Amino acid sequence: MAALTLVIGNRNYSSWSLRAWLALKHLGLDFEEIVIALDHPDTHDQIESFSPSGRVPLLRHGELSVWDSLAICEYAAELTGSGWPSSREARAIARSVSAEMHSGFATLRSMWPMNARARNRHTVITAALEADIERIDEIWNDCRGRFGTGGPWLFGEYSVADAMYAPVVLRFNTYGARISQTARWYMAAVLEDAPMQDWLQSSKHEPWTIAAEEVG
Ligand SMILES: N[C@@H](CCC(=O)N[C@@H](CS)C(=O)NCC(=O)O)C(=O)O
Repeated sequence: MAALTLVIGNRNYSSWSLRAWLALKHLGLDFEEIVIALDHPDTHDQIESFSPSGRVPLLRHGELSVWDSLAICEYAAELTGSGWPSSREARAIARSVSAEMHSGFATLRSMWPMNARARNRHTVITAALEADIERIDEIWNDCRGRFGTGGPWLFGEYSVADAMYAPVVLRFNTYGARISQTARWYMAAVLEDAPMQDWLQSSKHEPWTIAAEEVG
C-alpha cells in the first residue's frame, strides 16, 4: 500500500485533526504526520501547499489527497474494512451522530474551543450552550444504551463516531460540563484510551499558544 501522510494542526487546539488522527490510529493504519502550527503568519500558505480547502486535516495516500475529517475517517474505514458498526441499524445511527457532530454544535464549538491541556476553565453557560451539552449527553446515552453492550465505546467496539466525539470529551473535561453518569463513564473511557493519552502528552510539549482559544 502507498504511504499515508496525515497533515494536522496543533494538537492542543485542532479538534478536527484529532478526529482524523484517532480514527487512523484505532483502525491500525501506519502513517507519517506533518504538524502545521495554526495562527502563525505562514499558516495559511503552509496549509494551502497541501490542502485545496485551506484547512487541516488532510490525508495524502500516494498521489491522492483526502481533506475534511469525516471524509478521511470514511476513507480509512474503506481501506481497513472497519470503523463502522457491523449491524446496518447501528451503522446508520453511527453515521447520523457523526454527521450531527460534523455539521452541528456550533455554540459548543465556539464557546468552548478545544484546549487539550487546559483544566478548570469556567465560562458563562448560555441556554444555547446548555442545549448543545444536553443533546450530546442524550446521544451518548442513546448509543451506549442501545448499542454499547460489547465494549466501552458508543457502539461497543470503537467506531468513527467515537473519533468524532473525542474533542467534545476534551472540551467537557476542560470546562467542566455537568453531564449524566453514563456520559461520565463514556468520558473516562475516551480519556484513558492509549492513543488519546499519546495525543494529550504531545499537546503538553507543544510550544505554541493561541490567545483566542484560551477561554475561561
Ligand atoms: N470541516 C473541516 C473543518 C477543518 C477545520 O476547520 N480545520 C481548522 C483547524 S481545526 C483549520 O484548518 N483552520 C485553518 C487555519 O487555522 O488557518 C473538517 O472536518 O476537517
